[in-house]
Formats: sequence, C-alpha cells, structure tokens
Amino acid sequence: MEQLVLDSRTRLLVLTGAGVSAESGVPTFRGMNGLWENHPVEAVASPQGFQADPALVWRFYSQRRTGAADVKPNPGHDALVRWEAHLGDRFLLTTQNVDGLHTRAGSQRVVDMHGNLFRTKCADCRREPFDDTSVHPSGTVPKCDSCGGRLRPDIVWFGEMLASADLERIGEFVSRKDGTRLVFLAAGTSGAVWPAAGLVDEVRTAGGETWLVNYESAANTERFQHFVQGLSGQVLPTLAKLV
Ligand code: BV8
Ligand code: ZN
Repeated sequence: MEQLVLDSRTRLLVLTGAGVSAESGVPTFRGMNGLWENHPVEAVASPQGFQADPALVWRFYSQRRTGAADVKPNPGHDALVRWEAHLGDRFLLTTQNVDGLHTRAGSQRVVDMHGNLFRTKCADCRREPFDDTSVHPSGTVPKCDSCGGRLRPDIVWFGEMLASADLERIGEFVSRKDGTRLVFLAAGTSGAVWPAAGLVDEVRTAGGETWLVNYESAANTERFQHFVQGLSGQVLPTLAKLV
C-alpha cells in the first residue's frame, strides 16, 4: 500500500464524511439510500423542511442525538489524533459529520463545517448557539426561552451557506505560504455534497497532493492522485509514515 509521508515540510488538510463514523455504528447517508422514514434527507435537513414540519425535523434530529450519544470513536478517528499530535499547526481537520466523534476522540484542530448535532440555536432570534443533548418527545418543537421562537439544531442544512469563518479557516490553510508542501486527504465521503466535494480541486489549484481513502469509488475519485480503497478504521492507522 502507498504510504502518506508526514514530515517536517508537510502540512495536511483532512476532510471526513459519514464513512469515517460508520465503523462506530453511525449510519451513513448512502447507507440509508439518502432516505429517512422515506423522506429524502435533503427535504428534512432543510429550512423548507423545518418551515413545513418542525416537529418532523426534531424527530429526525432527536433520533440522531440518541443514536450518536452511545457510539465511540473508532481507530480511524484515533489515527487522525496521532497525525495531529505529530504535525501540530501543520494539521487541520474539516468534517462533514455532525456527530462530534473527532472531538470526542481528542482531535483539536477541527472545523465542524456542517455544524454539530449536540448544539442548538434559535430559528427566530440571534442568541448564541448552546450545547444541548436533549431529545424531544415526538411531535414537540422546543421553544426559545429568550424570544419564545422555535429552537433548531445548530446544523448547516441543504440550501444554507456554511459559516464564513469556517470557509476562511480552510481557505487560509490551503493558500498558506510558509514553505511547507500541502497534502489533502479525504476519507469516508461520497463526494456528492458541495462545497465539500470541491475541496480537492481547490487543493489541486494550490499545487497540493491529493489522497482519497474510501470503501468504494466516490463521485470525484478521478480528481485524486491517490485512491486507497478500504475501511477507514483499517486503512488510516497504517497509511501514514510519521517522520
Ligand atoms: C450551499 C448536515 C449555498 C445536515 C449536510 C453545486 C453543485 C450541485 C449542488 C450544489 C452545488 N452547490 C450547492 C449545492 C446544493 C447542495 C448540494 O451539494 N446538494 C447535493 C445533494 C447535490 N449544497 C448545499 O446546499 C450546501 N449549501 O451550497 O449554500 C447555496 C445556497 C443555495 C443555493 C445554492 C448554493 C450545504 C451542504 C450541507 C448540507 N448539510 N449535513 C445533517 O447531517 O443532518 S450534508 C450531509 O450529507 C453530510 O454532512 C455530508 O456532507 C453529506 C453526506 O455525504 P458523506 O458524508 O460523504 O456520506 P455518504 O453517506 O454520502 O457517503 C459515505 C461514503 O463513505 C460512501 O462513499 C461509502 O462508500 C464510504 N464508506 C462507508 N463506510 C466506510 C466508507 N469509507 C471508508 N470506511 C468505511 N468504514
Ligand atoms: Zn429565540
């Protein structure tokens, strides 16, 4: 198997998707055929879906909070913690996953680019998002205790822009001019959702080296210079040479 060399001249940007959490027992989107209770996920995870039926959306996220609460990080998450310890500020992990497993594994330089399942905000006022593990009984929509409006998970829904601070942090890392060589590794992602699916092209434009670790071919596999097919929990622990 080709080895990813992480030496003192390397800076590494990692992008993860649902596949990295699969071995922890978190269902993937493709694994669910993109459906939840026969609703296309894009329909439930959208402002329109919330406008139309907020109780349904809260049932979706309450179920996922319950599911994600009792899972544990797997060896794929742990390998990324070791790489970060080796590279320090020459490491950045951006994840499409909202399960918080990277942070639970010990990763620090993490961008939750699509938000976090265990944080809540108000749909109707600008109060600060807050940590929240509460699961709501079916049919209920929690109310905001500062404006009385509807609370919603602090998650980036389809049709919503990602946080500009997150996009800037990723952009700064990709375009950094500090004499290091840029390496990008995507793991456990089908490359179907944008702007995450376009990161490989931004890195190529910046002259970076590109790796994909995935169980099956992704929508953008041909955009990567290296494709290592396999389970991230088995591949990531042995993929990198830390020198
Ligand atoms: C936006 C939070 C501006 C919610 C999520 C350009 C072209 C086409 C469409 C668009 C475009 N630009 C924008 C769009 C629209 C849209 C989009 O991309 N639509 C897709 C469906 C075509 N993008 C957006 O709306 C984004 N916002 O662009 O705003 C704007 C606004 C208006 C109009 C235009 C532009 C916001 C996107 C974020 C949405 N929120 N999540 C929640 O989680 O509930 S996306 C969600 O789905 C996940 O976060 C993730 O991003 C995606 C699922 O993908 P993956 O994580 O890759 O998971 P998947 O199951 O698909 O694949 C898993 C892979 O792992 C598989 O390949 C499998 O083989 C592999 N695998 C499985 N097990 C393992 C494994 N690999 C290794 N090891 C294993 N063990
Ligand atoms: Zn409010």
